[in-house]
Amino acid sequence: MSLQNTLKQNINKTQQLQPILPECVNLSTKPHSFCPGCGHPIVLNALGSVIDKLGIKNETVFLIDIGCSLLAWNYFDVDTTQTHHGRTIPVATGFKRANPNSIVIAYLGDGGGYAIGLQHLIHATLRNEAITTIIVNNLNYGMTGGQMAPTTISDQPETTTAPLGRDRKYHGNPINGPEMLNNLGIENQFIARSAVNNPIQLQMTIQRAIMHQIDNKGFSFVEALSYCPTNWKTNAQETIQSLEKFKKYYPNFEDTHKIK
Ligand SMILES: Cc1ncc(C[n+]2csc(CCOP(=O)(O)OP(=O)(O)O)c2C)c(N)n1
Ligand code: SF4
Repeated sequence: MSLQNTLKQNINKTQQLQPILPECVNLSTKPHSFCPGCGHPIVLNALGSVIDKLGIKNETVFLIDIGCSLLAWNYFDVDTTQTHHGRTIPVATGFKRANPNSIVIAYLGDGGGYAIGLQHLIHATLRNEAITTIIVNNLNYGMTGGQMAPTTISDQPETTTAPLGRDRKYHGNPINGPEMLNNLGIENQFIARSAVNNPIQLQMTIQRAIMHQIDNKGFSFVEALSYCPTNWKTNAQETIQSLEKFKKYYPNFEDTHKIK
């Protein structure tokens, strides 16, 4: 076979290997800028599939935080705004209140949602704001190099600010976000946790959360337990095994409060 034919064949094969991405994804900005093996693109593709399926691309407003979530600023071909660290939920709240017919999605890391922005998360839950919040829980501050986050657990490998891992005596206990919000007991909310190692289930969970908003039922929340091989310092196999281990601390969770 001539070299030209071999090249043609290889190009065809590469084209066949292109992942099938949701239609609302902005292909001109791909490949994306997340690290290889990162869980963010799995969450984003699950969200994109839901946007496609529900046909809400034109109504969707996507709000991203500081942290690795900001690498999603050009991921979709939907209206997107980037906010200060931890301030995505109040910006989303303001946008939804001013534009009640829009579908507003706040997308942030566990540092943004459970540390610097925790007050906003709790108060948005208490006020039952009709937005959907997705927190990507990778158990550390990803973008800044893997510092300890509120979600870092005791038998996790070292973080840069806690080289021996979380010592509960000094650092306190890790946070279980969905369980905590659920315990606030506010009526008519959708609160869930899913994980990137089950993308179909994650997609269905995100879909139920967004349907909750579309049906004007109030606050909806999904924590997506996610991979961060760069800061976990794990190879592909170890990354998958680590997430399985972390699921013991952060199990799948779903609850919908009924109208009382
Ligand atoms: C007010 C403020 N404080 C601190 C920072 C520095 N900073 C940038 S990203 C980041 C950590 C982000 O971690 P997380 O929210 O968990 O998101 P991830 O990168 O893991 O997705 C920090 C502390 C900042 N940009 N602004
Ligand atoms: S640092 Fe972690 S969360 Fe951030 S892009 Fe890399 S793998 Fe993903």
